[in-house]
This record gives sequence, C-alpha cells and structure tokens, in this order.
Amino acid sequence: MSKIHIISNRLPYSISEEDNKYQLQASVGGLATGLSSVYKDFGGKWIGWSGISSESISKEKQQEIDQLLLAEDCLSVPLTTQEVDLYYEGFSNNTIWPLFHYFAQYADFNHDEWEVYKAVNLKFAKAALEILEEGDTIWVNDYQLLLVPEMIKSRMPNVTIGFFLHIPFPSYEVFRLLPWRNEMMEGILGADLIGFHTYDYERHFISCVRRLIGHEINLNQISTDDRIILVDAFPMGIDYDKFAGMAQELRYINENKKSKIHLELDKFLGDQKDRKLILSIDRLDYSKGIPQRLKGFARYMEQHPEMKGKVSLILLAVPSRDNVEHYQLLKKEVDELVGGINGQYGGINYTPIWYFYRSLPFNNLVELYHKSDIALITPVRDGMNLVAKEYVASRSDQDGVIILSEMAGVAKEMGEALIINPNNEDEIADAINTAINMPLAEQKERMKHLQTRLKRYDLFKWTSEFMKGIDKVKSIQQDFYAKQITASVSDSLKKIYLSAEKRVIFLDYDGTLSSFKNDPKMAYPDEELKHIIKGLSRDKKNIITIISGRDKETLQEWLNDFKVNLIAEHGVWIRAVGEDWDMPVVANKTWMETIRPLLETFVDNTPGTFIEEKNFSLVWHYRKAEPEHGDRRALELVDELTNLIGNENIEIMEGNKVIEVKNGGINKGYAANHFLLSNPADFIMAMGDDWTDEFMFKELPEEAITIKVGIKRTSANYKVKSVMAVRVLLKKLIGE
Ligand code: GDG
Repeated sequence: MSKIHIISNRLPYSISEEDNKYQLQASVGGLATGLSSVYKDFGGKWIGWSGISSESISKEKQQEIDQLLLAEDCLSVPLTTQEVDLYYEGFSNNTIWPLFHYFAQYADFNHDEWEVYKAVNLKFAKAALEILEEGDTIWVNDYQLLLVPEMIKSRMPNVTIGFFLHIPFPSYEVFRLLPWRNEMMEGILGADLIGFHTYDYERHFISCVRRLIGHEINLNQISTDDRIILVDAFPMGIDYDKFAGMAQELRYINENKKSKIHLELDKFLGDQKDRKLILSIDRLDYSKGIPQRLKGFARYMEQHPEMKGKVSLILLAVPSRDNVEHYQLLKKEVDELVGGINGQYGGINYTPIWYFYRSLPFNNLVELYHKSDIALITPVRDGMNLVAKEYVASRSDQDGVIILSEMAGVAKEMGEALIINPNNEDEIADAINTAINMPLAEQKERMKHLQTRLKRYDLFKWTSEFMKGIDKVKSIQQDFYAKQITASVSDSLKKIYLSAEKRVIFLDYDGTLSSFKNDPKMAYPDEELKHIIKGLSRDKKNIITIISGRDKETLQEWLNDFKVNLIAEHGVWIRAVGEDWDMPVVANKTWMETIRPLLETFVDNTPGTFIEEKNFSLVWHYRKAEPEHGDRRALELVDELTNLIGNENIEIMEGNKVIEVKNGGINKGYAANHFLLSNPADFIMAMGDDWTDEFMFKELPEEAITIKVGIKRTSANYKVKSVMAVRVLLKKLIGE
C-alpha cells in the first residue's frame, strides 16, 4: 500500500526531561490532532524538528529521543541553534511571516538567512527522500518549508506532493517585494496539490504564478511542462467534538473540581449576573490587531459610561517570539494601553480589562470560551483563526456573539458573526454595543447556523477533503499521462503508418511545428522543420497539409518551396500543391467595419496588444501584454464582441493569446473533412495545439489519429508535450 507522510517544521510531540529520562507529550493543537490521524492510518511517518537543537545534547541522548519518536512513527530532522536562528526565527518569522501578513515594513531581506532557509529546507527534503517510496504521498505544511515540494519532486517525480499554507498568501504587489520570489514560487510548484484556507489566497497565488512564472492556467489547474497542478481552498476546521464535549462537561462540573480560573470567573460574575464578558485570545503577534482592538474597546467605554462596572474584557495574550524587537515593542504598547484603559475607566471594585500574558491549559481555555458572552476577534490579517471556531464549538447553550475581523480567513465562513474592519475603532465600538444588546433569540439563531456548519466541516473533514484533493489531482494527472505518446505508442503508430497505402496528414503550424515567438513574424520554418517537411512530403504515399489560422500570404511565403497543401485562416482558403488558392465556402467580410473599431479600443487601452487583419478575419493579439491585464481584457473583449455580434453568422475564437473574429461555420474541422472528400486515405493523422484544432479532432473520421500538443483537456486520442516532441515523432515516422 502506498503510504502517506506528513512533513512540518515541528513534530507533533514536545520533549521533556525528568530524572534524566526523556518523555514525549503529544501536542494538543489542531494540526497535530488532524494530521496524526492521517499519517498513522496510512502507515506513514511524520518528519519534523524535535524542538531541541542538536548541539545542546549528546549523541546518546539524541539517539534516545530519536528512538522514542520513532516509536510514534516520527522522524526528527536535527537542527543546530544557528540553523534555528537563521531559518526559523530569521527567514521564516522575520521575512515570510511579516510579508505574507502585509507587514512589509517589518520584513528583513537578509541573504544569509535565505541561504540557511534553503539549506534547512533541503535537510527536510532529504530526510523525507530517505523514507519515501515510489507512489507514496507526502503532505508538506506551511511557510517554513516552501521550497521542500520542489526539492522532493525534482529528485522523486513519482511521489505525490500536497502542500498546505496555513497563513495568508499575499497579493502579487506584496509578494513581488521578495528578492527570491521566483525561487519561492518554483519551490511551491513542486507540489501536485496546493491548498490554502481561502479562495482569495488561492487567487493571489495563481496571479503570482501567471505573472512570475507564466505557466498556462485553466481555472484552478496549472499546466507546467510535464504536470498538472491543482490549486484549491480547504478552510481548516477544528476538532469540534473535543471543544463541545469539554464545554458540556464544564456545565455540570462539581464545585470542588472547578479550576482556579473557573472559580474566579464564578466569583466575578456571581454578584452581578448581568455583567457582560468579552473575550480576546491570541498569540501576542502584530498580525492579531490587539492594540486596535483595545482602542475599539476604549472607544466603547468612552461612548457608554453607563456600562462602567457592567462589562469586562478578558485579554489572553499568549507569549510569542518575545526575543524579537517588533514583538517586544508590541508587548510594551499592549501593556500601556491596558494600563491606560484600566486607569481611566476602572474603579475600586471594577477592572475593565483582565489581562493574562501567558498560556492556559485546555480546560481553562474552554472555560473562558464557555463563560464569555462575546468573542472579540479582530486580527489585522490572519490566515484562518481557529479561536473563532473554537468559541462557537464551546457555546453549549447556543448563545454568544462573535465580533470578527473581515481580514481573517475565517470571516468567509462566518457570515453570522458581526464582521468589522479591525482598523476602524468606531466600528469595533459599535459592534460591541450591538453584541451586548443582541436579543437572545437572535444570538441563538446565528449560533445555531454556525455550529451546524462548523460541526459538519470539522478538522477531520478538512483532512479528508485535502486527501480527496490529492486523489483528484492524481486522477487528472493519470488522465493526462494515459493519452501521452510513450515509446511503445509511437512504435505502434509507426507500424500503422508504414502499413498504410495513402496517408493524409494535417499539421497545425504555430505551437505544433514551430514554437510561439513574441513577434509572430519570427516563427518562420527553421532548418530542422524544413528538413522534416521535406522528409514527409518526399514520400509518395503522403499528402501533407499545413492547416493554420495564419493568413494565406504568410503561409505561401514560408512554405512555397515545399510539396505541401496549405489551408489558411482556419479553413477559409485552401491551396492544393501546384494549384491556386481556392475558397471552399464563400466568406464575406462586410462585418469587419463594425468589429474593427471595438478591437482598436482594446488596442488603445491594453498596451502591448495589436490587431492582425487577415483576408476574412480580424485578430487581436495579446501575447505581449502584461499577462494578467491581457487575460482580463480578453474576457472583456469576448463579452463585448458577443453583444455586438448578436445573431450574425460570425464566430469568436479564443486561441493561444489571441482572440480571432471570423465568419461562422468555417473552421479547421470543416476544412479538413472537405479536403478528405477529394483525398481518400487509409491513414489520417492530425496534430494541433490549441482549441481551434479541437474542431479537427472532433470532426475528422473516427479512425483518424488525432494528437494534441500540450497538456490541456482535449478530444484528441493522444497528447505530446511540446513542439520538440512533435518533431521527434515526425522524424521517427520518416525513419530518423
Ligand atoms: C496559524 C495561522 C491559522 C491560544 N491560546 C491558548 C491556546 N491557544 C490555541 C487556540 C488555537 C490556537 O492556539 C491559535 O490558532 P489560530 O488559528 O487562532 O492562530 P495561529 O497560532 O496564528 O495559527 C492561523 C492556523 O495557523 C491554522 O492553520 O488559523 O491563521 O496564523 O487553537 O486554541 N491553547 C491553549 N492555551 C492557550 O492559552 N491550550
């Protein structure tokens, strides 16, 4: 059975030492819980760092720890203190983290850290390569390991790689700031399935692929030279039952079993049943918007003096990266804000903000969720934010209100929350007011929907959806490979070719016989192509036809010296060897006067584009336009053309970076069949690369051998990867 492995910066265990003996504690975080079920069920390993730097313990102790981890199917990647400093604290947390959270001004672009980031990523990849077997799957996690997918794929292409990013993927304008942006993209693109929390991050990623790498993209599928990669959104869920179960337990907990916090909360609420509790929980990180949140709370207190003594904010800030200057400054700012607000609005028996700067055990966390009337979750940027989901799961009475930042990934799934802009203090203050006054029935109505949804799409559903994504991309890839012309397929094609008496061969030109050039005029036949065409046309059994969208003048100029038939402008014109150009169907061009001005407008507002005027068609070329702009304009143009054309018999053809407008009913399929009427054959073959060739693939007789160049979906029977592969095949047919 092929295995599924996990790879992440940290292993799902922490290690402690007692009486000179090491012990493992399983991490309680969602990721550890969710992914442990995956690798254990599928006989895999979890590869990651143990959290102990390699030079801080002896070799023997390291071995002891490794043995303990191995018993849990975990493989530790040893890291030195310096590696942790430069790769983790440095490049991961001081470059990628701030940049991807739109704090570009905090991002360090340090070359040494980048070098170590690469070296450590390679260490992780090599650790994986030692255990990976052909056909296995590996799920790579998060921003510390962005280069690992390519490092594995390039060494072991037959392993399926999933990659999931737990933080936002920023827009191109931010991502482009990274000096090593292309290496980073290539790193991620080593994966077969790339997952994000939201569609927005997916969209940003695809836009970066388009602009930086230039791969062909169809919806959420990226076509590289040899693979299809799937990109999708998988919003991470929580272990819902664990939170709901604990909250339920807490409802009926015996007085003497209550935790200290629980008792304090009871005491606090005991004398004032109507006091409202607002909860704020996060790591103390600048992305979480804590100062803005406190200012919003202060604004509320200022606007509602009548609530003095009746509302408190519990601020749990979990220490994080506290050796980094930005975090130290943030801590200072939060301390000062809390002090100021408590000083200004507090009293002898009243503290507006209860501030905890520490982490709490799980049951305390749920107690806080369970006891608080309102959750105030206002990150300025957050990949997902699980706290919001955990609050929902812990509301066993189905009451409570969530105030949620629109900048958190989770906001996309929680329309029932009060959604605010975290930078707008007034909006936060208003939302607190709305939440405090929300009728119970409305709270329950909203909470009911949230709970139903989050229970259904929980942590385990998330992992299973991601695994389904892996299966899906595998089947897309298999479909692609199934049509590939392998050595044995090309051998049998050659046998059929040799045994035929009369062969008709249709060859598209651009993208099939010759590669695309930025300037279409430069795609004239090179020496190798001339040699192939000569070789094919020399054989008396062959009728070779070049079938192209190009105008007849160009085809004639380039191919006049060869014994080949020419079909130009997608079938408007046909020129048999030794004869004149003929038009099988009478085409008209009166429509051009209406269409041309529209195309001219698009040329004017889309730099790099131009119009080509053929005898019976008009073509808008956008290969040289800035890629995303060009693609967007192309969509707009098709839309406007469709409106303008109405019922006229005119067709819009979307080719490879071209939009062509031409007479309806005339296409390569029609032209090829028309040609076959006067040229019966026992071997028919057609090759082409774009969707204008699909007419041929669909309409030629069933026995025709149809070959698509490239990896897109096709109705052709076979696929070859590139122009080079076309030439190799044709050379094989002519015996070279
Ligand atoms: C990253 C992304 C994305 C917090 N305080 C305590 C405690 N916690 C637990 C919560 C929650 C987790 O920590 C925090 O998760 P978040 O999702 O809110 O945020 P990040 O740590 O920044 O996580 C984030 C996530 O990855 C998953 O992909 O959602 O956007 O930034 O589970 O319960 N747990 C305990 N005591 C505490 O005091 N026991």
